[in-house]
Amino acid sequence: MVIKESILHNLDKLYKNSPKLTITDNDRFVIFSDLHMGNGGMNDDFAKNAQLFEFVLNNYYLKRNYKLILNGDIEELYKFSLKSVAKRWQNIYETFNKFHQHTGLYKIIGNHDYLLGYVKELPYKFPILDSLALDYNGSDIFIYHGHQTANLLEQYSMMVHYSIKYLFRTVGNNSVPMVNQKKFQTEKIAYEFAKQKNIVSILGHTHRPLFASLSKIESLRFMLENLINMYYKTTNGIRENLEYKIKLLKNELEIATKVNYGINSVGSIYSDEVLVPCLFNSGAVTGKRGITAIEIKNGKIKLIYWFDRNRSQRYLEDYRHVETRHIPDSNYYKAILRKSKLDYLFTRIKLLA
Ligand SMILES: [Mn+2]
Repeated sequence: MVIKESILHNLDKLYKNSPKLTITDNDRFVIFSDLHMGNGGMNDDFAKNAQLFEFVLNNYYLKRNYKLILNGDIEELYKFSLKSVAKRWQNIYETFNKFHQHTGLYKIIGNHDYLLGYVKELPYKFPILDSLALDYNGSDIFIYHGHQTANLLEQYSMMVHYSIKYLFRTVGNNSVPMVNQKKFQTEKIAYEFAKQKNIVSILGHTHRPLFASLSKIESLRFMLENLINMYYKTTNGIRENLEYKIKLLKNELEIATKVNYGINSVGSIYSDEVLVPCLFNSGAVTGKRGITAIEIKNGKIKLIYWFDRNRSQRYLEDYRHVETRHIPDSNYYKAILRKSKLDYLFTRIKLLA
């Protein structure tokens, strides 16, 4: 309990010291986290999505005047030197620079790039932030990586543990996934903090996307219940259409449950009866099949999935109920996994918390 109080206290300090931007419906933001950029070799988790990532930044977000928020673990400095990362991914840094010069770039620190705070000369001009707050009509969106949900001793041992593993080459091609219990801990404390403060928090760190405090499986269950409820209440021709949607959703839920069996067995992070939709997570850029991100635009927040049709067909074949957009002259697609109005979210948070 004492530890929990001290973590909440540290989060409060982080929140209060956050640089704050006042945003309007005219502002556009995209949030990516957990790139884990390496030296381009076998152990570089960023490499497989690098092309997609660069394309999406230059041909989609920059063109549409989005500001870019990089929410931690951008460079993988447990495994690689900053010099080798900067050398291999010069094109990515050039892209970051374009956002810095033309729209806006906010680079936030994580645990895997924590060493940036100790580097005398960075290979780029933009500052490194501990966190960021966006003020939307008097309500705050607090953006931080998420490793601050562990106490300092844990954060330290996380680093040492990882370095030793790498030193002895016991780390495979993919970065060590956080064990489910740890993800769970992170989400739980971040949820509690956001709820206490009546704010929205956006994290990275766990590589598990969250929208309005719900994981994929939880969201699917929720949507399925709603559709069944709608089906029950209608009698006319819509029923057939609803039945089709229910079938697709049920199929998606079954697949997701199989894939995420581990984390599912941990249970829900919310001991509360009432779920407060205050916690979001952008997921990761290092996804096996694609990249997840969070967009804020026109007073709405969305969970996005970017993918290459040559590597991932799911959203084109099985999950046709999900809205997808093809990006012209490319093999790339954007799927909108979840969306909500910010005003509606804050109303729910204030009423429920
Ligand atoms: Mn992290």
